[in-house]
Amino acid sequence: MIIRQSQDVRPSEITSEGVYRSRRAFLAWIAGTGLMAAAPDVLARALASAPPAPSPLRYTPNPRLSTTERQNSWEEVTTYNNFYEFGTGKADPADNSRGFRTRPWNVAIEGEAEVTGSFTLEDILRPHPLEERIYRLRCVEAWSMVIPWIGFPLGDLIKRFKPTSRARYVEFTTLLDPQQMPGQRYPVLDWPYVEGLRLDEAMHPLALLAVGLYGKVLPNQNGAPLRLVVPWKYGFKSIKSIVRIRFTADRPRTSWEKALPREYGFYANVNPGVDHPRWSQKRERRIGSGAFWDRQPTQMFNGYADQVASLYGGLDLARNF
Ligand SMILES: Nc1nc2c(c(=O)[nH]1)N[C@H]1C(S)=C(S)[C@@H](COP(=O)(O)O)O[C@H]1N2
Ligand SMILES: [Mo]
Repeated sequence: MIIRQSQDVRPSEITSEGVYRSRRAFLAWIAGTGLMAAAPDVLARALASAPPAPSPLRYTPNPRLSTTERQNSWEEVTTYNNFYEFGTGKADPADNSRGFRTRPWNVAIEGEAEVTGSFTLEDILRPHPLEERIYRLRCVEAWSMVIPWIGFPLGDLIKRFKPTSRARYVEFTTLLDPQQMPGQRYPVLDWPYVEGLRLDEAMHPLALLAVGLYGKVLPNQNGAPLRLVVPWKYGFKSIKSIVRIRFTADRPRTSWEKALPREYGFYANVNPGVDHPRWSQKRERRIGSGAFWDRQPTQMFNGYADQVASLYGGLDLARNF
């Protein structure tokens, strides 16, 4: 570690370039408003706590669909991530996604639907009131977190595009951009990342499209600007940074299924009774609580069995894992 005198350090090195520029824009705006004279101490406080605060969102809490378990901290939720496009280490996504551009952003709606085409993110989001849902997220790697997501039901979005009677599945695709996503320069997965749900799973009221967490716009490492959260399934189904939604008659081939079909099935329902071929799924580690070796029992469908078990009547979940 090199320690330098503070005068050697340019402001653009201390804060990130974007933050530096937005602070300058903020100062210019303040100068133009006359706020400076009006409320000097308010201004001083605003500047002291200046960015990198992400933008707050407007939303209503949904206690009915929220767990009351202790929430993971902002720090835990935003520094311990899986987002292989930005590296395979848990700290990589936070480190490598800082400059990721999420505007402008378009989402293509394709396939078996009456309404298809390319939509701006604003078009996608406009009709949907946001709500907060505190969900458990159970990673296939046997750890879990509790996260206050901000989003809206995936089913409400799907209805707008009127899937045809041939549509039985929905496929989701992440942005492909190796320039911005350094992980895509390595053949870890068959990029871009693809996930899918049966249409009835996608229409289930628990399936959420998230645009934020902890009341703020989604940090890049958590899948900005738009990601899926399917709380009864292993985390890898909750695809990040979505650019395409396609309605299909046939079951989509997902990235993880293509890579390791014996280990990661299409359904990926959280199931303590079906072990991963290389480790047990009976217990899980809640990130940030207790000692490293502390484990708690994993619940069937991640605790959402009452709501979702009926989707799988007659399906052998040991075979359809
Ligand atoms: N595009 C994309 N989406 C992804 C992943 C990924 O590597 N790429 N990782 C998945 C996995 S394995 C998990 S556990 C969750 C983690 O979400 P979080 O980092 O917001 O907690 O994102 C999922 N979505
Ligand atoms: Mo995961």
